[in-house]
Amino acid sequence: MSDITSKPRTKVKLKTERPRLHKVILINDDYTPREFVVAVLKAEFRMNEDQAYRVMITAHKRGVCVVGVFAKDVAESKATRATEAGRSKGYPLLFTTEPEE
Ligand code: TYC
Repeated sequence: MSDITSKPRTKVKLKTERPRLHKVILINDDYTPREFVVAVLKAEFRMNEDQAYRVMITAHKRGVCVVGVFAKDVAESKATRATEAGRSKGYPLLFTTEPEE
């Protein structure tokens, strides 16, 4: 059955799913100064002092903290820029991303 009368084998996708959102996660380390982490959170994630301090101290105590949830490309560019800000000062500050369930 490979003549032109055979049915097309391509399935039509009926539903359009929303693109999954991605979390930006702050990882604790022993070297980056607390104030620097707060400054990066304020600059890159538009947080105020209070919000930034809470996220920093949560990562400091628990090892990680979710900073925010964004479209994939936005999450990745924010994580990269924030990680770069630390690297430019010689700090091991790290932001990662992962898809939301
Ligand atoms: N643990 C760092 C310190 O004691 C501060 C810090 C907090 C670093 C959160 C990274 O994601 C971080 N100086």
